[in-house]
Amino acid sequence: MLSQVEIKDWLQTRLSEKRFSHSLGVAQEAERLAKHYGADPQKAYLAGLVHDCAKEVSKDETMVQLSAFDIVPDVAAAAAPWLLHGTLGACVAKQEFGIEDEEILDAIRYHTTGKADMSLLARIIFIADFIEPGRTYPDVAMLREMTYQNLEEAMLFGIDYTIELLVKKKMIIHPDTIHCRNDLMIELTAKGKQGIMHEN
Ligand code: DGI
Ligand code: FE
Ligand code: FE
Repeated sequence: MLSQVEIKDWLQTRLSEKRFSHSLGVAQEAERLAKHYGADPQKAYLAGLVHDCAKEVSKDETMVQLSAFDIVPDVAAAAAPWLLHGTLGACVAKQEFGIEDEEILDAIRYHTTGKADMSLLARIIFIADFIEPGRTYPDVAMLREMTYQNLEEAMLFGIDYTIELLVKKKMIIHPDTIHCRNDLMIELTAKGKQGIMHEN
């Protein structure tokens, strides 16, 4: 496996300055969240660092590289190819960085859409992407606070924000995004956290 310094060098040469510093921010935030929620801080840092490693690969090149890994994108991802940077990122992490840990690879793979049954590590990477120190949208301070109080509630907030945006822009919603949201809602309802299972 490449050392952390070697991985940082790889990322720095292939990502814009902004994306590289976002990656460092997600790594730092994920490490902090892991300490807070009892996940492995080193794994969280590494997954955060690497999560966007394939983000700046062009659409055509993404398709070429994925097919070299024998991956056929599903219809929704094929129609919204930027969703595939996590899928390709997990391949790159394994192939180029020698990361074999399936939990880390899965956290990278699903960091954009989420999915049903996410591990704690995958949840941490998903939300760290929203709240890393470099993010500056209006709700970020509130979402940071929410994240350290209730991880699932914060993820639901993030997903709802994304879905609302996608609907407004008439964009495709990936089924994994929906599965993730349903899962979170069922989990939160079971914990009595919110009255979300209404009859109509
Ligand atoms: O790579 P980042 O910019 O750090 O963040 P990300 O991997 O979460 O990507 C965010 C983008 O992906 C954002 O523009 C919203 C979009 N996205 C997230 N879920 C879906 C989606 N786009 C579509 N079309 N469908 C989804 O389900
Ligand atoms: Fe991303
Ligand atoms: Fe990101």
